Amino acid sequence: MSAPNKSYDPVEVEALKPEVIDRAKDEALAAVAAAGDLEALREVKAAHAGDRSPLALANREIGALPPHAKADAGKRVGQARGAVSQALKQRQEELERERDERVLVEEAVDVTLPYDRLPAGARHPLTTFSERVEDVFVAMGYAVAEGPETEAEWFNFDALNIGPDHPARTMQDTFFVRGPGEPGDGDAPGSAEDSGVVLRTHTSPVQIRTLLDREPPVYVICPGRVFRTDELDATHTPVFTQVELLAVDEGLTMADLKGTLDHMVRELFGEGVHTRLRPNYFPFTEPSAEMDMVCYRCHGASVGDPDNPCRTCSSEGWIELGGCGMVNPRVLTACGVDPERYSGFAFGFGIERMMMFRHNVEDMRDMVEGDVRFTRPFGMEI
Ligand code: FA5
Repeated sequence: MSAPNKSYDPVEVEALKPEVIDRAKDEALAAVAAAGDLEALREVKAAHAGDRSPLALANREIGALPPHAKADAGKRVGQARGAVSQALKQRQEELERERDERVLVEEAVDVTLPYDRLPAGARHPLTTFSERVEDVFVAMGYAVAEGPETEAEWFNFDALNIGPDHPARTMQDTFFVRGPGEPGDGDAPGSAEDSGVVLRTHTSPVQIRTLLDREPPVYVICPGRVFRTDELDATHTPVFTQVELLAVDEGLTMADLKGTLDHMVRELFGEGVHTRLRPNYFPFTEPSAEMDMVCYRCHGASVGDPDNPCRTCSSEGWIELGGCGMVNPRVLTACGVDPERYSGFAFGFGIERMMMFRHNVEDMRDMVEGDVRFTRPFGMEI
């Protein structure tokens, strides 16, 4: 700032010359009018009304003027700054109005749009159904047991009294697994059949693992995936789900097995449903049986009544569930359990087959191909 000077004339001071003030004002007003948005206006404000703007600098010069010159210069600079400040205020209001209108359009929410376009995922009905079976037994005090899907032949066959010549051991039914450097791998001699490792063909090896792990009394339910070299068709899949049950205790009889089966089908299919046993053969149970349940839809009423056919049981009145029996004493012995003291029962069935008749699914392929059009009607159970 210049020092007070009696001979000081504002017209002579460059920054206070009327044409300089007018030019600074005109430039400021033009810049304000040209500011296209609030950000640009902020910059214009700093440049033309800020501390280092020409008009602010001119204003500082006034203090150094002699008293008689101050009023005139002050009025001129004050009017110019007032005009700029007024223009800034107006433009600010205009730009804010424009912004608010734009935001209202751009950020408008159409409350009529559906809010749930992305449906929540859900677990596969095979999973939820096999858990429902588990729940029936967990409620009775059974524990859930699991075993590996890649299994030693000994657990899958030998310990279950399935001898080396049993048809189930042939390549026809069983996926044999070979590891690197093992027989059948690349140039190594022999075939995968010699590897001693298979993809388990049923959940029954979990019986063996459980009996080797725990002392009787044993009450376990074992759900799991199993593998067979079956072609994929309407009633078979090479990968399917089984649920196995094993009970070993003192004094267990076929009556306990039958009572347990009846309880299970009642819980899963409703009151009035019961089971029957038909003689069968499994190497690991003796005696063995095929278990059927009375049709939960027609309760047998469709049998011999052509006017009331039943699609669920094909009017046969009974539905085949799976295999069962009393644990063969040879299996107990193989696991170090005294067959003189303990007896046991076991059963196993396929979840896919059970789902087929429970939900009238005509083709098993629909269950395993992963098309959500199949799973959606089962709901969003998670
Ligand atoms: C067994 O696997 C015995 N381990 C069951 C058992 C356990 C008997 C304990 C006695 C004591 P099976 O081979 O019958 O049995 O098979 C049982 C069920 O698996 C069949 O009833 C059927 O529902 C289902 N199943 C068999 N093969 C297939 C397949 N390829 N696709 C879908 N389900 C199948």
